Amino acid sequence: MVRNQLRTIGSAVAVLIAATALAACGSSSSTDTTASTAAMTTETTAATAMDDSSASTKVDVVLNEMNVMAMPDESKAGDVTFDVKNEGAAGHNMIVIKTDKMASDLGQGAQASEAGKVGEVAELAAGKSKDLTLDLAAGHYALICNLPGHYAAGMYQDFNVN
Ligand SMILES: [Cu+2]
Repeated sequence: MVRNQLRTIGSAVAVLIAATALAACGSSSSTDTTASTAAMTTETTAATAMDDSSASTKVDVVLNEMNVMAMPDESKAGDVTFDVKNEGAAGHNMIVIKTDKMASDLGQGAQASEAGKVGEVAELAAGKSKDLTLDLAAGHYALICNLPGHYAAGMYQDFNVN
């Protein structure tokens, strides 16, 4: 009698162990599914945010001797935030000009023409940075440093707004 009960208990334990192993497999694979679903949801949310035309587009602009480098060099129309950083050893500024001319074709002489200027970051000391947010219409723009001699030395960059 006691022996039969023990055998029954033994079988029940074996069934429990098997069931636990199955449950572990089941819960492990369902966790994976949940994680990948969450990752996909996050990506979808990010893509939706980028498509939101009211969101500001961020553009990194590096100034140095003697370059203006915008990354990326284009954006969608609307609010564009230029995160301008002077990585050079001298002071530099950044003038945003709406123009059909190429950035390299804004005039000779010590300084370029600023006709069509829509915004600027005043002279930044070496190592300093500043944000400039502008509501830009579609078109072609030039980003230049117009401190005397700097434009002629190559401090200009074409920028397109689509
Ligand atoms: Cu400069």
